[in-house]
Amino acid sequence: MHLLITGGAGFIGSHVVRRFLRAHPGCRVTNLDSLTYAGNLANLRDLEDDPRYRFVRGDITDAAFVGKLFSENDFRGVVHLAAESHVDRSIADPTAFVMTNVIGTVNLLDAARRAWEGNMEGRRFYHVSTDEVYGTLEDGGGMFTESTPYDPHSPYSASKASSDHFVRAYHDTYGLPVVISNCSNNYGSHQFPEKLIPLFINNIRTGRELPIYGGGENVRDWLWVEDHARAIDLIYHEGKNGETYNIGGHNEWRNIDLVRLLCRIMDRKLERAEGESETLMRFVTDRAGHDLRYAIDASKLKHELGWEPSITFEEGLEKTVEWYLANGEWLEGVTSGAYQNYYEAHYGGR
Ligand code: NAD
Ligand code: TDX
Repeated sequence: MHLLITGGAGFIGSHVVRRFLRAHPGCRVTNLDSLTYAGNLANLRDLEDDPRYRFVRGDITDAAFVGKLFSENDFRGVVHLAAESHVDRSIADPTAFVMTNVIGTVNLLDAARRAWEGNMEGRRFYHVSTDEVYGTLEDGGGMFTESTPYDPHSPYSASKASSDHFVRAYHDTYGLPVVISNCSNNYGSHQFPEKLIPLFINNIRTGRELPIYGGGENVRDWLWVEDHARAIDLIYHEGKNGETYNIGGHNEWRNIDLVRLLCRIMDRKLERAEGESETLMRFVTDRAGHDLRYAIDASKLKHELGWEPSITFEEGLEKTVEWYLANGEWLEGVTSGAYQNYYEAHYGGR
């Protein structure tokens, strides 16, 4: 089974590449990634010598390049994660999100359609999406199901919603065998320190302020990234074509409560006085269009495919903190920009 995984040098993608190679000895993976600021080949250092793994640097917005890659390889399936993924960046520069998330996705869909035309049996195009396409929920009111109408608010979620619609359109129009999953907020190792949890771990570690948007009342539903990768593997193999699956941990936290828990764990791990890290908390201007609450109803995935999260948030957050503290070199490489030399140093001339 030769799979194309896009965005494999990113946070979730690196866990997905590792999951497929470890869980399926007969699987080969081509990881296609353009290595934006969010792509870091050091995330996959442990797989570099695996003959079943290959890295290709390329941009999914380049239709000719994507078409050529499909004509040169007989991919059984695609797991598509490459995206611009940070909401704050989408507010600053929406166009980059349209280019990668919408145009890039359509380029991949079209290349798969052309390559697989007349021979769709056993193929699958898996699109990895987000709960943010459903919009926002009232405090304490309801959860997102697979039939919740789309209502995106940020340029990021609007671009992901658009890409989801194109994936369904390729299924309905051309019979492309597609599957989509919409997942809640992920946390874990190898996440770029612009997202809440790794940013705050790094800031506490280095004694910098913790900027909490608005009053910290916003609620997110957190899932450990390795549970997400396991769900993607399961849905890739056992999900039904044309279907959508919500993935989430039934694990809602107000930002302010999460930050306080994180501060307590960090104080303990760094052997600081209890309450020391909380003194770094600062309430700052709210994010524009900040969605109040996300909560995923993942009962379809549980009842149809038997998936459930494997660890509690307290356990997962503790493991996550331990990973970042044990991998200060990774954090320093990312924050200094040194990680961007990794490609030349390891792949230059190959
Ligand atoms: P990330 O930003 O860490 O990684 C994205 C990867 O895509 C990077 O390696 C980057 O180099 C690559 N990439 C970006 N533009 C590209 C292009 N034009 N061509 C080729 N490669 C490109 O993102 P992530 O947090 O790992 O998210 C992965 C996917 O999961 C995204 O589609 C995102 O929407 C979705 N998702 C993320 C979360 C979350 O909490 N992080 C939750 C649900 C869904
Ligand atoms: O400095 C911060 N201060 C703060 O209060 C940051 C970076 C975030 N926040 C808040 C905003 C959100 O309410 O914390 C919450 C989480 O923020 P992010 O980590 O930026 O995640 P979010 O905006 O919820 O989106 C994430 O989950 C869904 C991912 O970035 C998306 O890729 C995914 O689709």
